[in-house]
Amino acid sequence: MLMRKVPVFVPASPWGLRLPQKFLFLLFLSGLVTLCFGALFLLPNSSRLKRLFLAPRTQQPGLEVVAEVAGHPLAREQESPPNPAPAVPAPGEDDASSQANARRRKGWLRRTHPTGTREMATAARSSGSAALRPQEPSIPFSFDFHAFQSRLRHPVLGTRADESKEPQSLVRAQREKIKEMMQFAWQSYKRYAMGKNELRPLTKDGYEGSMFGGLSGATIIDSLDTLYLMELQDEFQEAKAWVEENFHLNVSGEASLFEVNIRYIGGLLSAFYLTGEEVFRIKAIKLGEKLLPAFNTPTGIPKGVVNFKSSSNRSWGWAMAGSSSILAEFGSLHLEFLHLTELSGNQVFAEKVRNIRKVLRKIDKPFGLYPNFLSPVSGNWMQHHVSVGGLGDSFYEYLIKSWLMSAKTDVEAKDMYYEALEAIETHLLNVSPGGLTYIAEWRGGILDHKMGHLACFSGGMIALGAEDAKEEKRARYRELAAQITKTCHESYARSDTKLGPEAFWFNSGREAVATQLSESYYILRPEVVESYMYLWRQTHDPIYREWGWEVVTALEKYCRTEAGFSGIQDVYSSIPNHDNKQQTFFLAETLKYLYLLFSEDDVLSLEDWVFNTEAHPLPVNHSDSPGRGGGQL
Ligand code: DMJ
Repeated sequence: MLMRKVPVFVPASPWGLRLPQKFLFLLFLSGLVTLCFGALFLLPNSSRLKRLFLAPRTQQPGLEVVAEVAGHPLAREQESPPNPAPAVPAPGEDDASSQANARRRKGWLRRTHPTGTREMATAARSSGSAALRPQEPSIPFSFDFHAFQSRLRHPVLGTRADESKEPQSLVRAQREKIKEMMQFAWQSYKRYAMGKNELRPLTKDGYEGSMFGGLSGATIIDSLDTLYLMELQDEFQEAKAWVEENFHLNVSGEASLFEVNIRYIGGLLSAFYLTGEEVFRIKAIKLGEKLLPAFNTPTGIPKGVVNFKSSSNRSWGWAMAGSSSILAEFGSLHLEFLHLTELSGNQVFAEKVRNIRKVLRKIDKPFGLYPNFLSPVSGNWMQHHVSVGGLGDSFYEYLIKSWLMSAKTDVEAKDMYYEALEAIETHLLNVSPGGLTYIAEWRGGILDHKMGHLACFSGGMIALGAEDAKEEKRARYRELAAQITKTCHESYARSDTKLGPEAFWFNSGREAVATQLSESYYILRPEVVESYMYLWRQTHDPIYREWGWEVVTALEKYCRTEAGFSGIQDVYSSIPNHDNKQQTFFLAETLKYLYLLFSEDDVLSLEDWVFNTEAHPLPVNHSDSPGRGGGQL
């Protein structure tokens, strides 16, 4: 017989519960409390309950905090920090997809690919990057600079292959000469105009101009990456110190969206990507936010001018009586704005340029061409003037560079670029009786047989895009790039100074020359040497270095003054009449492209970098993580 064990006596609780029951009850109760407390974290940030129950953090993970960690106190500036990235998933992005993105991102961060030792040395010098990693994974401003560096295919400043083989080579001496020119331009600016936007070398003073809304130091910010590239370390440190201490964003004037973007934002972004110094990233994002009111229009196509004080906007008075936005202006934001999203986590920048793309994609194009004036109110073209020079130029440039910067994933940009180029070839391209190839300007079907100096960047652009064209077009585009560049060289060669005019014509038997004094000036522009640089990288034909050296010689002879470089008023006069302006793009672009022309191909390799339209290098998105801002659409 099975004897049942008689239970020992367990005293009952005051509520009549026995010990095991009591234990189970307590377990249930504690589970419930944990669940309720945990749920508080899932409430939206604004929830009152959340604010009541969770103690506020003493520091929000805004940029100021991040900056202070890096030893860059920003307290002197009375400005609000950039908006952080949304803590909740962006519209259209559910939790599952953001988790998947986070997983992909981690995978991306794990992969390493060491670069050259000089980059490491630079990274070590850089005080900011490592210290600035977010302390918790949910902080939206996570940008891992070392991981970014490790994904570059080449050391930023190259491996200096030629120097080890030929330490005293001619090309090295030429490069050193260009470096000396940069040093001279910088020192002159520093001596007479430090902190002003531009140097006036004849009057030996500074000039602010009216394009930058009260921002100053345009020459400094435009020069940062060139100084870095040329390893002018003391000068770079001077420039950086000025940005840290004196570059104030609490200004209240009217600014050109385009100019502030390409020079200031572009310059700051490049300086950050080259050095990892947080001050550049922070200022770029904050300045980017100041530009956003320009986009407050019915179509989202920005107007050209933004008022920093009132946050209002307007179109340029000269743009169809103030009714139009300019193709080259609103079409040259894409590269910088994607990087602003990449570095801030704030999708607003990418959304703005995605919208511009959408409008342009949808609108009818006369003969496949993009006119230069568009109404930001109706989204219609306001005039049928088409040009690859001024007013149109960098729109085309940013299409092919968007494709390249996205690591060749932005197929829409690629398609738009080749379709536009096809239309340009059909309707604007011409060969003069003397055999010079040029891109004319188009006015509703009538051609102006002229090319602006600005249009001379197109040789480089077409060379850059040739490799990804349809197989049957590649050779054609390579040849076209070479022919256009040759024509632009002719415009230099046919002048007395060997510098090119602002515009040149193909009319009445005269070819590649300006026809009036008002178009005969040269303001230290870069476009021709820019094309030499791309053509050199593509072909290694020594002619491009020869032509580049001609420019160096002419600049020294006609544009160098006692106190800096100056533009000249007439390239056809060998007695120079200086215009008293050392343009910021002379340091940002002209000298940089010349230096690169005499450098090895792996210095700022085109595999890793695209140059914005002010020659500021922005990195190609080598990431395999599609949800990220940089270079992705
Ligand atoms: C630069 O500011 C930029 O290259 C812009 O795209 C056009 N013009 C100047 C230089 O000429």
